[in-house]
Amino acid sequence: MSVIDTTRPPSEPARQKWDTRPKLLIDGDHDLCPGCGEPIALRCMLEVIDEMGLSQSAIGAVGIGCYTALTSLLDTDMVQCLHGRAPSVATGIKRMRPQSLVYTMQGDGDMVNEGLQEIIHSAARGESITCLLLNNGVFGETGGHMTATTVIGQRTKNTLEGRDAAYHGHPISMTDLLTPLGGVGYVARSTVTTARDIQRTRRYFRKAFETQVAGKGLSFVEVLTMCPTGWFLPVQEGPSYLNETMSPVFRIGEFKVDGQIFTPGA
Ligand SMILES: Cc1ncc(C[n+]2csc(CCOP(=O)(O)OP(=O)(O)O)c2C)c(N)n1
Ligand code: SF4
Ligand SMILES: [Mg+2]
Repeated sequence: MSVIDTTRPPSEPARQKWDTRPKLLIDGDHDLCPGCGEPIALRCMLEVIDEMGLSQSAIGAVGIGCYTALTSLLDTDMVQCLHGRAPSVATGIKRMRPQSLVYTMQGDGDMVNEGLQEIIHSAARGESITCLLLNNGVFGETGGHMTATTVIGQRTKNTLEGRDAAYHGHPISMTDLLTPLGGVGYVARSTVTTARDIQRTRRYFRKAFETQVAGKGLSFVEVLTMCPTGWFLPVQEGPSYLNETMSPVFRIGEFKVDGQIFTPGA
């Protein structure tokens, strides 16, 4: 075990937060809540775009949700879309600029409630874009009501008793909807609750972007993210609540790679 010598000054200065800031992040500070998972997922994506040397060609089509507040901090070209419409906007961008790396950024309320047909049709057409779903099972920005992905029993600020299938219906799984579609090349789901999961998220982003660069169809990455505010939970309970509530329903892993279908954990 290495022992730190505390009798003399350190030979190197302490690392500052700026030292680890991804190149494509303009500022290290943001206004999202403590414990929010969305900034972690977006950081993973930025790091991968930079590592792949694609920062000059990347264009984001961004939906509306808490993550929208982060876009002024991201140093890639970006188009702000109407609620739910990002995949259609991304379609137009990619068709006009086929050499660009075009990605969408949407929440569950934006993609699965407001704009479900946009992502489904873009996927079925096999648009060469990469779609990111930040799934926290709640309309975070507008106050914490449940969305189409809230799992049975999951509580939100406006429905503290949790989702009741008999009254509220059942959640929609985007990986289940997208995986069978012929136009889709890559489908994966991850989380950002542990360092291992964060590394997995980065790996999935890379494979999704590689799918786009290779022209192998639409690529889709869903990231389950903590929303302690919308779940009305203490910040530190966010990751365990996600792992106990959402992860058993929304399985983690790769569902489709190079057009071949897999069952994670099987
Ligand atoms: C057409 C339209 N309907 C409703 C809204 C209000 N609105 C803004 S953000 C939002 C919630 C977005 O939730 P989600 O996509 O899950 O993102 P989160 O805030 O959870 O990150 C809603 C309903 C809007 N801006 N435009
Ligand atoms: S309300 Fe939820 S999704 Fe929005 S910033 Fe706060 S923790 Fe994040
Ligand atoms: Mg949400």
